[in-house]
Amino acid sequence: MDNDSIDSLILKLHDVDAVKFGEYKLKSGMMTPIYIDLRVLVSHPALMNQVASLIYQRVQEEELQFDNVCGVPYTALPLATIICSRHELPMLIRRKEAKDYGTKRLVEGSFREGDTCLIIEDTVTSGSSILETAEVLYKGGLKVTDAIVLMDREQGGVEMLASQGIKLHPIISMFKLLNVLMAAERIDAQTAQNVRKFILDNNTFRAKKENGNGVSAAKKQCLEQKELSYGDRAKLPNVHPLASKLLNIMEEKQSNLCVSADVTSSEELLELADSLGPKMCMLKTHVDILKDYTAAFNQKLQALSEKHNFLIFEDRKFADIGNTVKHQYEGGLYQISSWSHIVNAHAVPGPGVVKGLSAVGKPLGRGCLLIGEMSSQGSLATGEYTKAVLKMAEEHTDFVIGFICGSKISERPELIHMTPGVQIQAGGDVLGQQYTTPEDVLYNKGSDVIIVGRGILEAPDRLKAAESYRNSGWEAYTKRLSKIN
Ligand code: 5BU
Repeated sequence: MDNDSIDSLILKLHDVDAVKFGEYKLKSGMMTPIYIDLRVLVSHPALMNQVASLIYQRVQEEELQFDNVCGVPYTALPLATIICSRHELPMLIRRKEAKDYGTKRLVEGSFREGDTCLIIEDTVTSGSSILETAEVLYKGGLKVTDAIVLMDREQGGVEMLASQGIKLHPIISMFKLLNVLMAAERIDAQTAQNVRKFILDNNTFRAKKENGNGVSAAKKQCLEQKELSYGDRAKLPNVHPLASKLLNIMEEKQSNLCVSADVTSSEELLELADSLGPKMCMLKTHVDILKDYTAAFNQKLQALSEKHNFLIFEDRKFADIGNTVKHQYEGGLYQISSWSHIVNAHAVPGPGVVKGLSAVGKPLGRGCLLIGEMSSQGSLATGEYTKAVLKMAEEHTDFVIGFICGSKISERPELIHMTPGVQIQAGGDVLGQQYTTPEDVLYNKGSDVIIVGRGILEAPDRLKAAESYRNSGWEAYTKRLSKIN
């Protein structure tokens, strides 16, 4: 599904007041800073057709198999009608109440026992309306495996329905909607931030799971507007498993230090990984600067990453079209995807670069960092470019786990910020590298990980230097937590 058509749809929905910002009361009585009301769609036939086309396009992309289609009454009913009429698909209507005369059927239309019915819905918060409709269909002897929703408020509906065996396919997600409206200057950053916070704090599925167990530390801190620790972030419902793993390592080893192992001999690199392993959460490589790379080397490196519990990050900076980066990531001499947990990419080529890398890395459980800013003097990755990178990352959180940046650029706690250009003494080198201190990066700039190369490699005692970076990094982070909390 192409991004432009989704973006234009979001703007049109905003034009017709189907998306409103302010203070609104939900069915549950809860106050919300954003209200989605797709009932107005029926007054805008062109928009209605566009929505119906996008829903059907999604059905095809997902290659969904079904015998009947049912729209959740009432808003999704006309949408289902358009789709079924246009594509000659058999439709079913779910009655809200059984008639007290005649057939007493709750599902109108003809079907056979065991038929699969696809559900179409306009908006999902908790997923309960879809489940209610599915239950009526089950009673009629139908199966429900998939549902398509135009707008997912990202408050736990996907997870709740998954727990009931229904896969929900959202077309527009809340975070995407906010990004598009912000980029088009329809809302300001503060409004977007308030809504994001509301959504993260009000996850209906998480709340339900926590019922009876008390409120989790993560939820409690969210509600109290406190900054989350690495360990709490690792438990967030939307966190990528690899990001969760890294955050747990950081918490366990009390280290936000990534050592940049910029050496040219495999033996020296392995020696570094073994000796500094206990001090770091991650080891960063530039595998193409090794003069003696072999496949055996990366097997040894992987063994050390397991021995000392750190992740491997190949700083490859992919920057080509999707099809090329796919080959560069998977194949060639280095077969990076087979050993590196994390890679990074420039956003310059557009989302295709993420899609290409994701095609290889996602099935392997790998993750990617997008380069939002660079530490070098005169870098062009600033301002609007950085904002566009942020947007691209937030739209691909199934593979993108964070950023390379100078300071915190995303408010989403499940994304990790990593900063290179770090030394105990601020300054620079003759080729434009600019250094700032661990304290500045972690305490003032709000980043999560310090990436240190020559600060450690050129020290007379590398182990002592690594320990000193680990200490100052951890101190700055704990100071930040106590400042905010
Ligand atoms: P240094 O020795 O700490 O300056 O090494 C920094 C490392 O981080 C080095 O491997 C760079 O390639 C890498 N780096 C960087 O310095 N700045 C950036 O913006 C990015 C990567 Br992206």
